[in-house]
Amino acid sequence: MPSPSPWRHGSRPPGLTKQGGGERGAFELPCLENAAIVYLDLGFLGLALPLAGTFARLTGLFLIRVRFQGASALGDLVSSPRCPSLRKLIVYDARVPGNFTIHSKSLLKMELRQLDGLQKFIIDAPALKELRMLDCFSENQPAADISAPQLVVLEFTDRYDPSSIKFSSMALLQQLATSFFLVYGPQGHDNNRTILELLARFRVIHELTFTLAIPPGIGNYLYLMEDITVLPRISSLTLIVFNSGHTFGASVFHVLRNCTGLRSLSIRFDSTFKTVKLIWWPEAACQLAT
Ligand SMILES: *[C@@H]1O[C@H](CO)[C@@H](O)[C@H](O)[C@H]1NC(C)=O
Ligand SMILES: CC(=O)N[C@H]1CO[C@H](CO)[C@@H](O)[C@@H]1O
Ligand SMILES: CC(=O)N[C@H]1CO[C@H](CO)[C@@H](O)[C@@H]1O
Repeated sequence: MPSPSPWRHGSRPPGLTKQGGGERGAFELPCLENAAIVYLDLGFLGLALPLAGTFARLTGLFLIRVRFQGASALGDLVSSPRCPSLRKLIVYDARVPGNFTIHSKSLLKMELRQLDGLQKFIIDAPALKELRMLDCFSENQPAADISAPQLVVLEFTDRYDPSSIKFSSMALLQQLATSFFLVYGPQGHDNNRTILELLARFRVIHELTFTLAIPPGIGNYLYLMEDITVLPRISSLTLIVFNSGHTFGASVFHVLRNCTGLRSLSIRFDSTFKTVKLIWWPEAACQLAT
């Protein structure tokens, strides 16, 4: 999808690319049989994973700014045979080329943000409660096969195409956050459609985080809000509005009119498009009201 450029600014310092720097070598992770938590921020250095051994007690694995040779080695490592106790897995800002396949009976929470090279994400996690996938398919068409029947929280900001993104039933889902909905856009831009298709999967959920983006130059763009005719039945809404000076009242009221039964509302305005990705980071997600 040709994304509107203001939304593709990353937070990576200039000069540091995930692809480059191969000559800088790799950090070799030893097999840590007794470690409970491993946190690695490698500044885009490579990470070589141990080929054998079990991380028997590992409950939390945090991998930030790392480069892997292939996603399959990471998938093998974090799956139940080698990480039988893993409950929380976080991978931010990493190069993970190929297909990332996880089979985990223990995982409860997983966050993937800003990955490069990922082709397909396949997860079979019967206990998973929380899944956040943000900008995980920067190079390839998003493809995923997600089986997580106990999922309660889903945040998904990549392009949702039901023919390539397969979710198992998520009957217990309570909280959903999607990518931004473009209030004004060029004819034929399908961003709004993919978001509406994701929302349409859910008839009733407790809490929705919905983002409206009003681009800086609306020129000949069409007003796209009319495409929203129905939202899931929700009791709590967090509405984030990215705007740089245009009127927004009609678009906000359009959303609110479609939320009958709201018990709690939180609205946040932001005029800085460059930080649009950062707002998803929990520490920055301050809310004005409830
Ligand atoms: C990933 O899986 C797809 C099929 O789902 C396959 O076409 C592709 O070759 C795989 N990529 C790798 C690197 O194994
Ligand atoms: C301008 C544009 O792309 N509009 C699309 C937004 O999504 C709706 C709902 O699927 C489509 O019907 C529109 O064509
Ligand atoms: C289900 C529902 O209330 N849909 C409404 C959403 O908002 C538009 C615009 O105000 C209405 O036309 C729909 O009826």
